[in-house]
Amino acid sequence: MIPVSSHLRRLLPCLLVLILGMAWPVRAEKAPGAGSFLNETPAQRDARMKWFREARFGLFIHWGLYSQAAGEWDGRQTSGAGEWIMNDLKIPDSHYAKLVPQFNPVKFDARQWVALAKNAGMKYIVITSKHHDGFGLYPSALTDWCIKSTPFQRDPLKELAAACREAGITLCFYHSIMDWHHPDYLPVKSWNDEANPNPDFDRYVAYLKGELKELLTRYGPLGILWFDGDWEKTWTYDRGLDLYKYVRGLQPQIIVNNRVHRHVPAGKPSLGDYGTPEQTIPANGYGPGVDWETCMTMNDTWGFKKQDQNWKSPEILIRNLIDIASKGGNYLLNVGPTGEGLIPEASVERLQSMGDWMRVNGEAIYSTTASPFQQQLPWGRCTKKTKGRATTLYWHVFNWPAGGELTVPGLKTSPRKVWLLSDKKKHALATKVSENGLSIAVPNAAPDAISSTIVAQFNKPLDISQ
Ligand code: JFZ
Repeated sequence: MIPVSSHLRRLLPCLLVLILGMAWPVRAEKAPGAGSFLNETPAQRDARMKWFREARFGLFIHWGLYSQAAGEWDGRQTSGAGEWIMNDLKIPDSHYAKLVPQFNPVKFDARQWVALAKNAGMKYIVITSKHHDGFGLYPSALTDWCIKSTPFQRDPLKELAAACREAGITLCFYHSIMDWHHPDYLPVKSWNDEANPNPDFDRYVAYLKGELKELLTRYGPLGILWFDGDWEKTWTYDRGLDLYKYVRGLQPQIIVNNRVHRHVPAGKPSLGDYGTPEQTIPANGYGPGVDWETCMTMNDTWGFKKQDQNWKSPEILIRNLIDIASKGGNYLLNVGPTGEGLIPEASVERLQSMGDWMRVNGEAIYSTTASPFQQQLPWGRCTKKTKGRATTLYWHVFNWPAGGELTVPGLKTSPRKVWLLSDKKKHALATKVSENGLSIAVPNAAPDAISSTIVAQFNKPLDISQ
């Protein structure tokens, strides 16, 4: 062998590493989210996001001192959300503290809450470890402003972690960056009569990180850190970036929502792993490769509010879940347990209805991706699964046709087989491709008054002209 080629042979691996080293970070930067900050490849990101994309449905729980207030203070009703009562009624910290000896949720049963979520078809739970009032729902070593100062000498997060592990549900924490109570938090709140005369925001951030370290090291591996309260001017992009890295550093596989910092300066990559539209479903989702989750209340409050009885119907909630899945997102649906530790009966009933529907139709929700149709179908929605060359479409029919025929506009591909998901025997439904699309012969009566699912299997690529 001549010396030059042996030189080349030794150089080649170095060259490869150099080229890859240049190419990988660039490709990773293009992936949505902040994965690239930890030199994550798109494949690694996909692996980390896998459970979230398959789950599609989770339970949000807003629970804290405000639940005990139940939307009322000294005979006054709050007009806003229950968990904002301290801000909205300008309750001084020293007064709000009277809730501490009252908070004794002896009826709390972690197994029951987790079973309720599981039977609804939910795959994860996000609970408030701390909301904006700064009060910790777990015994922290860093402050007395937490559950250890209440008569309730238990750790609900620990009990939930155990119940979730048993049931195979992924536990996640909502943790507020904004903290109305901490003496070093800035800007100081007008009602905080316990603020430090010389507040030091860095000291607050060190405390926040300390809390997160407790949460990330005590309660087993978590699914998501769901940040919130990132909108105040003290919470800069660099602080958000630093916090994102800190959390991923403690649990590399954890998913972090975009509320770790949303006001991204021009030219900087966005932070967090997924988008969090609140109380709304984006008209067309966010396109392929962008993960998101709509969080929503069942009435008009997150934290328990006795007066709020404005409940959404099971029909709306089930169709929301389908609508969201058809656009490639997750549904994080909220309950606000009482100060006694009970989930309101109206919420329980709705979750049970959703569970009834999911037991029949869950296959058409879990692990699906967005609809391949450009335009929304006139009678409902579509979700999709692909496996090699095979595609399965699930048509969610909200408005069942009269006259025994359903038309899928624009679809020119003949399916291998079509059947009703509720039909255990999978009797084939007759189909015909025509000018207008694919027509399917269906029974006269809708299998489900809220949404019936038709399954269609294809063994060739889809031709859709709409
Ligand atoms: C926040 C909280 O303030 C609220 O109490 C609740 O926890 C909710 C889930 O999140 O509220 C927000 C957050 C973001 C927006 C609006 C309300 N937003 O982006 O429009």
